[in-house]
Amino acid sequence: NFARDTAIRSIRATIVEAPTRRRHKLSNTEVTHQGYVLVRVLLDNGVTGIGEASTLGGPRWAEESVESIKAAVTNYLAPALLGQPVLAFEANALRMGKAATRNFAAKGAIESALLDAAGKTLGLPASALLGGAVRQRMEVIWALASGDSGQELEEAKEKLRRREHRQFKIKFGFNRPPADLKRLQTLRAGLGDEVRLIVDVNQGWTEAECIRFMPALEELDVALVEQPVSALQLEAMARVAARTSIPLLVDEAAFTKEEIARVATMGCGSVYSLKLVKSGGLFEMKRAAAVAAAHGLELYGGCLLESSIGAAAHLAAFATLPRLEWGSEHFGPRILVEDLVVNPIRFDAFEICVPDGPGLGVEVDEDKIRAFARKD
Ligand code: MUC
Ligand code: MG
Repeated sequence: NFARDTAIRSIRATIVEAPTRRRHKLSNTEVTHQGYVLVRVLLDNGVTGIGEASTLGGPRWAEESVESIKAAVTNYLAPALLGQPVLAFEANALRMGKAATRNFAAKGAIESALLDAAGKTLGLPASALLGGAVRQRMEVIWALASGDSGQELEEAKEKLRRREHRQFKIKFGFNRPPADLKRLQTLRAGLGDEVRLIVDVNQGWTEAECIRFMPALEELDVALVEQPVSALQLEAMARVAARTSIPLLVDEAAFTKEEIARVATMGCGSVYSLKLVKSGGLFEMKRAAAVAAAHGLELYGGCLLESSIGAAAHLAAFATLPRLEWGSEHFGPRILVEDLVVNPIRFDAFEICVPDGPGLGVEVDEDKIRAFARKD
């Protein structure tokens, strides 16, 4: 009996803090270590699966922290799933929904681990369980976020030289706007007109600042502006979108399908950033993509600086989407001093490759996990 043999026997959560190659700054936080919760699922057939919840600088980017994610997994979500068949993905998601509202990163990590274990049991990549891949690789964006334009220019040139990235997302909002604009001018002048530049303000500007400074971003041929104003100020975001010739990328303003429908209907932006931390599961992230696309939004494969574990989960779902106009920004595996797997995701010719092994297609590096696990 397949369902019984593959019942979920245990779910464990471990907090990991992995150092980054350089300081990564956002409007409201900065990190030198990435905080993850690794979720390990054990099935009755002895197969294990791994999933990852990512955070950025504690409960700052979203409301979940590594501590809250671990508590939600251990105390509420795992008990709801023990003994359930691993392949009952939708039923298991409903059970998690009953056990806890939101807590999306926690739920996303568990579902990723279930897909990994199911895929490893069946000898199939997770993308096969998500409907089947329509692409094996996609263009991958790199983020410039040290705040030092000289360093950022060198970093971008190195990425271009190595043919790893030719599209760059510049993090804004930790300086006053004129200082960030100077950074951007330096980068545009140094990188030339051919390179695609995206700006992520992470909610850092007021509507008035957008009115003042978006024309300068237009001058510098910025391709996308991500979440310029507060996630709560949907009307302001819609007015900004209407004034500018640059498409706005909706990030923090929409987590759920209902929120996506609302921001799209209000005209808050014309591209949507897909993330597990917002959807709470890979199947739900696919539905988020469908809702966004049905409202005319283009799709962008977002990240929260995941290691190869979390990136592999996102890529499994991104691989199955009929359209993914902006590719992906899963540079996380390369921002870590040391990745958490023995077979890191491959980057090649400006693209990131979807792992094709069973499950998520990555093997955890137990020594690294031990070294980076929080000791408490
Ligand atoms: C975000 O807001 O997009 C993703 C890349 C990055 O630099 O920050 C994150 C989160
Ligand atoms: Mg963003």
